[in-house]
Amino acid sequence: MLPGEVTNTPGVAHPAETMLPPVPLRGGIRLAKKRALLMALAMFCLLTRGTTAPAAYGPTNHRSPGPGEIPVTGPGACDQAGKTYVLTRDVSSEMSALFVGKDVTLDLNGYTVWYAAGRYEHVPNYGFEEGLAHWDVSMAPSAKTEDTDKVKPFIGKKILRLSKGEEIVSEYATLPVANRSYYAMCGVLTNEMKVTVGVDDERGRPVICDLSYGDEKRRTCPQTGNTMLGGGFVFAYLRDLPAGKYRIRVHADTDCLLDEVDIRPALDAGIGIVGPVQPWGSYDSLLLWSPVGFPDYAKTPGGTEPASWIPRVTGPCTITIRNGVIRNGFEGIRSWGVFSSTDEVRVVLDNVRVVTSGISAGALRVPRATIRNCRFENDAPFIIQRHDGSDCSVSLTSADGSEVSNSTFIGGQGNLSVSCKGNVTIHDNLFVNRETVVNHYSLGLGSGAEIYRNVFRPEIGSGILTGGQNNDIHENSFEIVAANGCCEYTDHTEYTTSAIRLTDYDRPAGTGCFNNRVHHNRMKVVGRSYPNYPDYRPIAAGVRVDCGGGVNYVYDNDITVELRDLNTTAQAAAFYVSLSNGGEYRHNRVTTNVPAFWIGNPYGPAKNAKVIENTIIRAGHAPADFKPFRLGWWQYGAVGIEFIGNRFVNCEFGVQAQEGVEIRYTNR
Ligand SMILES: [Ca+2]
Repeated sequence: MLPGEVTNTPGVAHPAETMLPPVPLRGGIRLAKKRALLMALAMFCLLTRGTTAPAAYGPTNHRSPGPGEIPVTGPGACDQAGKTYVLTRDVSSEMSALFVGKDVTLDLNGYTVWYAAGRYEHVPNYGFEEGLAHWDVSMAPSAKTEDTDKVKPFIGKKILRLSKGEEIVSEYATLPVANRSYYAMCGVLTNEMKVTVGVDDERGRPVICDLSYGDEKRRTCPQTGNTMLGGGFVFAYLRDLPAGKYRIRVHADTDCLLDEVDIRPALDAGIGIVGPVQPWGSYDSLLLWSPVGFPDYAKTPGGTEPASWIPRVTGPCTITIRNGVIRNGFEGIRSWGVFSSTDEVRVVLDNVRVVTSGISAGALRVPRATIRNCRFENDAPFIIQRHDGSDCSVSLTSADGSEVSNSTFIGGQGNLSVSCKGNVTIHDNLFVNRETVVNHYSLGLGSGAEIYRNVFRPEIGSGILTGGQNNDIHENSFEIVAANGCCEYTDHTEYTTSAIRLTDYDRPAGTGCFNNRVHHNRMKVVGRSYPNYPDYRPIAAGVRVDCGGGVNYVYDNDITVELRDLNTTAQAAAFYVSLSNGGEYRHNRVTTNVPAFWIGNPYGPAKNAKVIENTIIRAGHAPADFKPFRLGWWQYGAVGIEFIGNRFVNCEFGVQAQEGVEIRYTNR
């Protein structure tokens, strides 16, 4: 790969980018010409406002370091506070590559930082895509591979079924780097299934790893465990091993469906910002939500003090990274392009492309950031456990004061997670999520953010998810298509894909998701069926609301809904409202072939929603019995619903009301 080269991820179209005029804003352009180009770009953005986002990462020409700048020729520490470091060649490390000190500027200068770039190997046929080839199944007489599109999706086309008590053993793979973190990992498809993951050395002896964290000692290999709800990974944590050949064995403690059984380098970073070392890398620690960062770079094993050559960043500071590429050399597990273990840093990421792959691969995980003109390509086919919403491509974990703009996010699981209480802006970005893990929306959001002029065009999955308050979401564009079943929701169940979801899972009034404003957005919502899983019921929605007592305000949005497969288990709605008490839906314009509002639905009952002065336009291909509103489902009712002053085009007021549950509404 050439420095700064941009390639589209296979299978992902980037029409918003191809529509952009080529604007080489960097390198040798005279000011007037630059101004003209900026004017043209501004006009372009104005004309296409709400339909496309400028995505402005661009390659950088190499330059020579200037006076006072420090050249970087290899991996290591950029430790002089306040200095500017400039790469003069590509930098590569088989583990983490560069560690930056306080207030450092790191100019990648058009070069690439490679991390996890050792001569690592996969366990042969780790994903069972070649059936049982390369696996010793002599202790697993019932072992067989099954099809993900018929049984349960996970990774690829094949998964492995084992019966309780059976055990499989891989062929040997070489772990080329000694004394570092590896995870012997096993994908487990539901939380009811339990496995024991072990590793043998090249003489066939079991590897025993015990890790001491201060006074506490834990056995980390072998490791027995379940996943949490939704499936994920159980792993044995390997450290302090010599290089050599190792193999993985998995014992089924229950009947199991398994996939992606491998030994991988873990916990690397392309660019590290080190406060304390966080050594808690074991599976038990993950389930306890203990943080992990740079355990291979502690002064003493299991300690929290960094090695003496690592710059320790303390106190508030700003670290700037610009003009180049960061990418991993091998698909590992739980690794990041840029990672910080201190909460006090702000990262400025300017014109950087980050390319990452692997399980729980992340491009950026830092407390807060200013991100502009960046591009994130993340190939994470699954994550370790789906309840961690911050396990996604770009995660800002304490994000107040952050701004994310003019950047492109490709891949999953989830593009951007922003944990915030206020003072956050996210604008003019393109989000192309590939969500196969539940609730890993394109953008996961806390409170107090302004989100505008972004384009959400998921390849798979949903747009924005928030359980917070006081967000202002406006002038964004969404193109949403109902997703096929995921590992957690496959057979005999509903699963909803939505442009925006406001939810607090029915918490008491004033404690969850309320006072958000969703307005002047454009949404195109397509519902469709997927017949491959028995009675799977895909639902597509524009705005999905399942908040307890919180009142949110949804107004002046323009939504088109098309349910392509009428008379199947597929459903769609512009507004999909449940578990809520109140909420105001005003002055929206909906063109649809199915009821625009479904209030009280398979997710739960609803009450006291106000539906005011909306315009409902019956699409030409709507069925003859079309009604603009639908209330209730066979289990759940809808009461206190107020329809006020709504307008109807090609139809008239009408409610598709569920029989057998309480339905109460007024219309005036
Ligand atoms: Ca597979």
